[in-house]
Amino acid sequence: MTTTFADKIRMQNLLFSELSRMFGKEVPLYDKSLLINRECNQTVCALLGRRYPGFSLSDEQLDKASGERHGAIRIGRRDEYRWICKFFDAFGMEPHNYYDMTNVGAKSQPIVATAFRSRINPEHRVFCSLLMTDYFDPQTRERIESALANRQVFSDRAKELVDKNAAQGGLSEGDACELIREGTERIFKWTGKAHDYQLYQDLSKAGFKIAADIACFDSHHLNHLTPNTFCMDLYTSAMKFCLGEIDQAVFSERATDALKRLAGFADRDYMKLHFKHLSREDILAFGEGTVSDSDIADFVSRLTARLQEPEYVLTKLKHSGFKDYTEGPAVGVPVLLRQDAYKALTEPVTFVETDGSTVDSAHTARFGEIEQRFYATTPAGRKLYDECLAASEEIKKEKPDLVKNDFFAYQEAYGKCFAPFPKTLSELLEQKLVYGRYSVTPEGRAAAQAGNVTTADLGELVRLGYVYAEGLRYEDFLPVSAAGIFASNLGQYGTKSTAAEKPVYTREALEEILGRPIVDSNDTYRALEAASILEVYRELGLLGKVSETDRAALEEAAADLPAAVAA
Ligand code: OOG
Ligand code: NI
Repeated sequence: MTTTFADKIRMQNLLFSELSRMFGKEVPLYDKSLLINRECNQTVCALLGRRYPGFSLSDEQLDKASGERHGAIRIGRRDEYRWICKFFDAFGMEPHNYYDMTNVGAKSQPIVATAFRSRINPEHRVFCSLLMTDYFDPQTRERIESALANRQVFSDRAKELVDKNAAQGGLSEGDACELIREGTERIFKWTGKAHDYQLYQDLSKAGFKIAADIACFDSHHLNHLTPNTFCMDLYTSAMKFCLGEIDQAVFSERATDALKRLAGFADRDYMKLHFKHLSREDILAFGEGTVSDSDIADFVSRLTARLQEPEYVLTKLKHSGFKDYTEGPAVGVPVLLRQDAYKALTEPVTFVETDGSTVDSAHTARFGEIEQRFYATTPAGRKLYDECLAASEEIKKEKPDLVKNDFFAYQEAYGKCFAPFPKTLSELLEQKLVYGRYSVTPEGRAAAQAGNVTTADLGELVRLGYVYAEGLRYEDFLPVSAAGIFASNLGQYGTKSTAAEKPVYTREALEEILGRPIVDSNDTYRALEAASILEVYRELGLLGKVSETDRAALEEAAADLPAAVAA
């Protein structure tokens, strides 16, 4: 039989563009934020075109580069959690990493989670929380479980399609499109309807708004869908300006600062990281230009004029303001993620009770995040990051108002906490703080043929121009950021278990619920790096020069990549 399965990655891209359309209809501010991000990204591209003559992005390329998303859903029942796992499998997305949010100190929440994404070159990811009902006292647990017992988030047809994918290993284009519609019209849709107002109020009052957000609704409504930006600080100042939180003079000052910094640190590695469609050859072919102060003034005034057009005046839309702090590393430290958000909106909800009576109320959970993705850290890089982050918590504690009173002073103080971090990809790789992917250059190939490659030292091979090093982009979540996001958007800092004894949650237990193992993304980053190094050695004829132990270690790391995905 010839298989006519639709390509899972193409269907995944379609799923996320349809989810984005759905979310835009549900939340007008989300759609506006996408347009503002587009304006900012166009400004960034104009600046980069000046810095690197020859670089430009067509509207089509800009839209493609702007299509990446991450989102989050919160789930109530174990069987629902397994259905979601099977749903994402139909789009080539596997569970990555285990997040025990019951165990993150003061910001703990009654959930454990994993995130679904493709293993290799992922564009989209979804953080999926599962409410742990045994975190609660028996009475509350019983009330939550019975509120959840009868809902049917997946229609029979959706279950049929998901089972078909599991049985066949894929879906036809028609089936996949139908499953996408099940997603946007039911599974992930916000309906504005809820049930059990008494339970909602009791859980909220007891500090368990997250449980209310899960138990009293009938779908796994997306609570945010986050696009990428090319320049976090430009976007956040643009949003604050459009929302009426800062005036034009302040916007102008911040946008100028953001673009000046960008012009400084946007080296050719930044270009590779942010514009995946560009090859090394494309990037090398760009000229070397300069961005003057008057260029920047010009970019800022043009952007300001655009943002003052009526469609970007957001002061009339109901909103709850923008977060004060950007999460993640300081500007110019290209590791992990930088994230920020407009705060969760207060939206009308109608509670429909079993006797048919209704209560009109409001719910605050859905927010508008933005992110910029940088390089994936090794365990050593992550440790250094955690240390820098801990130091930065101190300034927030000592001077909580600094960010509001003197943004630039705050930014400088925050930057100092991250001073130990190198700022360039070559230093980050050299110090083994981030993962890389290596490939032989035409010069390297020629040198190998001429018998001129004598060293197996990777750093040296890169310096000689024989090997090209690229940083691997971080494609996962950060528990500390996620905890901060829960805390800021649910309007409550954290929770404590009300069970007689707080249960212990394990990755194995979640794997059992999922019915499959959870991928450890560090294994994948490590494997991609190791496989690329082995290939470089092989191509340059250097395998004989590598010690037995080094080679065995590389082979062992590379083996974490299943053959099917390594190809
Ligand atoms: C989970 C939020 C986690 C992030 O970016 O860390 C997340 C949630 O709010 O349900 O999206
Ligand atoms: Ni998020």
